[in-house]
Amino acid sequence: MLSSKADDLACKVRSKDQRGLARVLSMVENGHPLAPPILHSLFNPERSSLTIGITGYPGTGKSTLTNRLITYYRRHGCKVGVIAVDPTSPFSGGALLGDRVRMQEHSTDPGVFIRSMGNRGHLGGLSGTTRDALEVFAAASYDPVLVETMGVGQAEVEIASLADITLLVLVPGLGDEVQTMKAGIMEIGNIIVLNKADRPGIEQLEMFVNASLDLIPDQTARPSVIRCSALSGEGIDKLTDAIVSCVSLGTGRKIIARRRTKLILRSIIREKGRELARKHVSDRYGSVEGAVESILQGKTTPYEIGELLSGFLTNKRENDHERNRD
Ligand SMILES: Nc1nc2c(ncn2[C@@H]2O[C@H](COP(=O)(O)OP(=O)(O)OP(=O)(O)O)[C@@H](O)[C@H]2O)c(=O)[nH]1
Ligand SMILES: [Mg+2]
Repeated sequence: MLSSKADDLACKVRSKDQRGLARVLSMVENGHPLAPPILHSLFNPERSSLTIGITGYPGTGKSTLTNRLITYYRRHGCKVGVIAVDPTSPFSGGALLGDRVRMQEHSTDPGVFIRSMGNRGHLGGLSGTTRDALEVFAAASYDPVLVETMGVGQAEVEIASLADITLLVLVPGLGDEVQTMKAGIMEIGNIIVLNKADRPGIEQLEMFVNASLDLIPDQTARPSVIRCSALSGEGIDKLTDAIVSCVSLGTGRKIIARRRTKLILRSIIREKGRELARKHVSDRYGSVEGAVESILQGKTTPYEIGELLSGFLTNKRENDHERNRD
């Protein structure tokens, strides 16, 4: 599967060449044809580097918090990768301006690699890109990788599901109901961070969050709630303790490696399945829209198209067998 160019780039990533790493990340992000063979070469089934997702509404202090976590992990001698995901931004490549300012103290540290992603442009979308970027970071020995996602929409939930541990960041004064009542939002986080604890309204927010968590049916999955101020640094030690115990409790390193492999395969099956099915429908009806027209004209139904797709996959399998026999 490997061309010499792909091999060369994979080697650069493995040998922690920062320019090579940046180049491969761009290729992954842009859906470059060499990206799959490079990822194939870099994939390590035993990889167990930690991914920490940091999600929450804009302005809740995610980057400031990320900055604190970078400092903590650097003090422990870890190389830290950071992916800042902004689904609303078409820009990618460097760090977002605000993040660059917030994480400035680390920007010249060779043990920290910060990367922004805002490109929805290719198949698999942002979560596919983030999934693959994480593999690249891991192959270059970054552990942990912190993934900051802005907002709490579908893209963020998907990206959060890539993380081994997710921090959901809430702040006082943003409207407690707005932040917590969105369906399923409380279940995203393994740890709920009540940031800006230096601000008024923090007690009220904590009471509200705890009351909402009381309603979760499975209390064994109840996330821990940590108050802190990313700005002053107060409570950050409690947060890092909670992260450490989260890893050792629920997600030992072996479990992480297995979970990661399963997650990647599942997401690739979904992505490729969708791609194949869409292509087949388009080949037959011109486009998915064309298929809708045919259905509306009474020529077919969605179920018949479903059967057609099953038939296509079965026939394809049989054809492949035939070909292998020849
Ligand atoms: N008072 C107070 N301000 C904070 C705290 N943490 C962050 N801030 C401030 O909140 C503002 C937003 O912080 P960011 O870290 O950029 O927040 P963010 O969630 O990354 O923002 P987006 O990436 O734009 O979604 C900045 O002005 C920070 O200085 C805190 O604990 N207390
Ligand atoms: Mg930010």
